[in-house]
Amino acid sequence: MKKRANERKPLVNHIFTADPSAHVFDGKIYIYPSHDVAHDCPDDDDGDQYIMEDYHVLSMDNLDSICVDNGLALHQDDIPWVKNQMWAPDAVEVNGKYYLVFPAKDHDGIFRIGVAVADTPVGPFQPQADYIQGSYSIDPCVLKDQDGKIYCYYGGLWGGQLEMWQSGKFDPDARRPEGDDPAIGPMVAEFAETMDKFVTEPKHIQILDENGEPLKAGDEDRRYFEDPWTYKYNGKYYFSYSTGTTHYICYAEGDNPYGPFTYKGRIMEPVLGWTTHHSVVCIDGEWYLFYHDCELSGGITHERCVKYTKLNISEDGTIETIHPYEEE
Ligand code: FUB
Repeated sequence: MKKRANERKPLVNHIFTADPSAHVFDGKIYIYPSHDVAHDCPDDDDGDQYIMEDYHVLSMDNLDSICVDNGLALHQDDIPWVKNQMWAPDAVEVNGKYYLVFPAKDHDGIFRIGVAVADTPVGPFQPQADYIQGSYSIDPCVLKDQDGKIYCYYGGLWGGQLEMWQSGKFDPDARRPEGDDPAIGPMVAEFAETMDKFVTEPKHIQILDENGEPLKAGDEDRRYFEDPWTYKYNGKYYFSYSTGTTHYICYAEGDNPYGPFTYKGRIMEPVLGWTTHHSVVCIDGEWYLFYHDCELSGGITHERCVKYTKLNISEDGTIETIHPYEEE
């Protein structure tokens, strides 16, 4: 099928954007990205180069129309519990209100997950006074299921601090699992309808191999690193994510929102830049991947740009792997 004119191209180029969570609300496409800040400081493994301070919501009338920046939606200075690093957000509509769900570091330097609310998909969003109790780490994504339950998936290794919670308490010196150790799974908890608390204890999700065994920490081509996303397809739950160090976007299939999920394959090969981050969304009956790379900055890891491309999913849920720079 012919590519659309703006497919695999930066959707906006006046600001740097990353980590796009795309949704269709009332027939219009809304993209909730991080807003990268340009600077010359060096990169490190803790992601200190990602010093984002605010969120802008992008929108498109359809996949061929221009992408509009709707301006400042939420700034870190307006959130009492936040110190810095407003990383990858998501959004959900519940009872006619729009909730922005985002990670940021608190005043102790610990990543937590917060929520802000607005009457429209583009904000401005009013933050809740405190972070969600019991939340930690990064990259929240939200699945509103057909039965009305609202699930929050989250977690990221290294700079995302997920390893530091293995004992149930924050331990900045916790050992990183490796080799044959079981991989650390992403987390899932259920939000209250009021979106101000979790109503279940956060649980680890298991991702299994083809033999039903949990993936190992050393299986870096397949184990979870960060960037969770969930969607439903033909009645099944799909969990997709980034492998971080090996830069793939992979997916796994399950029968239950709590998992376990069985590894199925790769959605996308590596992009230009270290991080890869995505969302999967159905628009007018067809499936699309929203993602980022560093094309706009010529490869600077913290100056990224969001893009989209078509996804080919077969009846049984298998996804054709995307090679982001190859012509179809
Ligand atoms: O944008 C900051 C971090 O980079 C995100 O939280 C990760 O998923 C990676 O994209």
